[in-house]
Amino acid sequence: MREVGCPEEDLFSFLSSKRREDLGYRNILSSMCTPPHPIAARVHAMFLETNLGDPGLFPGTAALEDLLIRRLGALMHHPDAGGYATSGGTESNIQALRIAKKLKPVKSPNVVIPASGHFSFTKACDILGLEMRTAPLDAGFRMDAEAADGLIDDNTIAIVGVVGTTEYGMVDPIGRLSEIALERGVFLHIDAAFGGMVVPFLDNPVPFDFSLPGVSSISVDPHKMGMSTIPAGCLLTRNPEWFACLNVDTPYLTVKKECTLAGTRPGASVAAAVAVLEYLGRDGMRAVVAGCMENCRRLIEGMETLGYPRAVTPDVNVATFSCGRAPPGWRVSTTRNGHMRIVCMPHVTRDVIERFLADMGDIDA
Ligand code: 0PR
Repeated sequence: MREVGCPEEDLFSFLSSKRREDLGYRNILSSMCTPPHPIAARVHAMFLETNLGDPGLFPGTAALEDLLIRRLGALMHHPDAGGYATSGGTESNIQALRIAKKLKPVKSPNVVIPASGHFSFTKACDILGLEMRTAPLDAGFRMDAEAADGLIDDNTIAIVGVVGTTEYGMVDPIGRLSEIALERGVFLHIDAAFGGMVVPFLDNPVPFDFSLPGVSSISVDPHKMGMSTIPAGCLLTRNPEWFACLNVDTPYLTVKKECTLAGTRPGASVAAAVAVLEYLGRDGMRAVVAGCMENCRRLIEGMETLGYPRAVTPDVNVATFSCGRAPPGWRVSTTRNGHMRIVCMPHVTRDVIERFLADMGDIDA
C-alpha cells in the first residue's frame, strides 16, 4: 500500500486507463452477462452499502430479497417456494447439492449430472465430496434421461437437469427427469441459471419448474437474462424448510441462524434484480426475450446463408455453428466440440447481428 494517498485526479486517470483496457459489450457475443438495465444500475447505487448478511440492520432490503424470492417462486409456479439470493449459479448449485446431501445421508454419495452440466458442478462435487456421474447427451445435445436413470443407485443423492445449457442453449427433458425423480425417490435440482429467465417468457414454454412434481430445487440468475447487476443469483426450493439443514448459529447477529454460503452479502444487486422484474413485468420480459430469440433466429439464418450450418436448433438464445473463425474485433467462444458459440443477450441487438454477419461475409470475400 502507498505510504501517502494518491491524489484523486491521478487515481481516476489511472482507473480510467484500466477501464479502457476492458472490452465494451458492443462486440462481445460470448457472454451470458449483459450491461445492467438502467433501472438496475440506478437501484444498485441506492443500495450500495446494504448487507444482507445482517438482515436485521437492513429490514427494508431484506424485504426486497423476500419479494425477489416470491416473484421468482411465482414465475416457477410455486409462490411459497423457499429461497435466498446467492452470488450466482455456482453458489446456487453448490447449495442445492449441499441440501440434497444433508437430506439423504449415505456413506458414498453420488450425483447424476448431464455431460452438458456447467463446471460449477465439478466444484460442488469437489467441495461436498460427491462422486459425479455423468449422463450422456442425445443427438440433440439434451440429457439422455434413460441413461441418467441407469446411473442412479441407492447412494444417489440428486440428479440434475439443465434449462438452457451453457454451451448449446438446450433444455433437458425435465418432465421425464421429474418422473424418474419421483419413481426413484431422488432429489431433482434444475439448473436454470440461464434459461430460468428465458423459458417462462417464450410463446409455448415447456414445463421445467415446480409445476412438475419431481422438481426439488431451481437455480435462476438475475445477473444473466434478468439484466441485474452482478452478483445476483437465486436458489429456490420446493420446501422452504429444507434450508434449515444448512443453518449455523450466528449468536451475535440480528438473526440467530444463517443458511447462506456467504456471510456478508450484497443487497444492492438483489434490490436491483427485483426492481428490474417490477419495472418490466412479465410483459416487458416477454418483449426482451422475444427480441433475443428473434435475433438468434436471424443470426442462424444469416450464418447458414454464408455456409456455416447450425450445430443444433437451440431452445434458448444461444446459437452454435460449424465455423472455425470469427472476424477480427469480435468476441465469440468455442464449445468443447469446436463449435462457434454466440449468446444473443439483450445487448446483441439486430444491428449488432447484421454488423457481425457483414463482417463474417467479408472474411470469406
Ligand atoms: N449454470 C449455468 C447453466 C451457467 O451457464 C452458469 C454460468 C452457471 C451455472 C454458473 O453461474 P455463475 O457464473 O453466475 O456462478 N454461465 C456462464 C459461463 O460459464 C457465466 C459467464 C458469464 C461466463 C459471462 C463468462 C461470461 O463472460 O459461460
